[in-house]
Amino acid sequence: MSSTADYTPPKVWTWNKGAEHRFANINRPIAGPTAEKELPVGKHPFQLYSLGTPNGQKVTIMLEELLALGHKGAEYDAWLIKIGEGEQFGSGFVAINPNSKIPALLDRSGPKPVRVFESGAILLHLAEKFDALVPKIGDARRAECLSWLFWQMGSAPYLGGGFGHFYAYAPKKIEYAIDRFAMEVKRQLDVLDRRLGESKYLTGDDYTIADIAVWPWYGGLAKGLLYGGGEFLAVHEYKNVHRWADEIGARPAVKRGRIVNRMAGEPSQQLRERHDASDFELRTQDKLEPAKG
Ligand SMILES: N[C@@H](CCC(=O)N[C@@H](CS)C(=O)NCC(=O)O)C(=O)O
Repeated sequence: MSSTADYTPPKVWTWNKGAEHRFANINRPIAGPTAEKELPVGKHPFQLYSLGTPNGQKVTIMLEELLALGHKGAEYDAWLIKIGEGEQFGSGFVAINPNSKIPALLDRSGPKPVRVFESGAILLHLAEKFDALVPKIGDARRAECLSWLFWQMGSAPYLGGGFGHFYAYAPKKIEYAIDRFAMEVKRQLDVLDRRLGESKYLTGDDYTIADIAVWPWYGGLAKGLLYGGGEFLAVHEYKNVHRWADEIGARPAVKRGRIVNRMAGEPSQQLRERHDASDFELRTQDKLEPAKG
């Protein structure tokens, strides 16, 4: 095993503001806003402040699924929050999410705006509001659905903050960290593969918010789209996850939702802000900036 003995933790940790790594300019050990900054507000009942990462995609896929089901009340404005530039620390954003992370939702459909943060809470809020994509209270399938939803919320930090961080982003490759998180992520893929070997979707026969939460992370991972770690993790082994990932990826609402608030990839696959259904045709980055596209 390679040595990491070049670092001895001091008695008390201190913040190295001069650190030079990918997230050095945004990571900090304190909460709260750093600057006064109002958020824009559009005309629709739901105002989403987000970015097209896997956590952000969950919500835009959910909103597109609700619209596809005919819930016109699920119309939304999706505003871009550039986390690389620290926009999650603006006062307006922090007022909606005191945890300063995307996605954050303002539900303006009732008499008073309601803030919702944490992607799992947002999915459940929307599912309950429209009585869609979650089994009803009293239906035993609801417990299965919520179990997989909360499984995702608890598991993905091992994938993103653990494996992804140490495999792709850390300035040094630390064998202990990569080994620990690769082991856990492969175990998680096996958990999913076994479940999807016995049922079509995570909850059972029906597509639910559990699939919407898990797909952007583990579907993306299985298709080799996250952290360049597909070959390393031998993701081709998880055949049932592949079958499920392909099926969900082919849904029109998923194809739309996954490109909202995206700032990377093919220009035609980036709809940086979404304010109208026609934006998918008219306002993707290849249309807005054809010369650069
Ligand atoms: N548990 C949260 C995680 C959200 C999260 O980690 N968001 C990341 C982007 S994917 C973020 O905003 N990072 C900015 C930061 O850490 O400052 C959720 O599911 O909503």
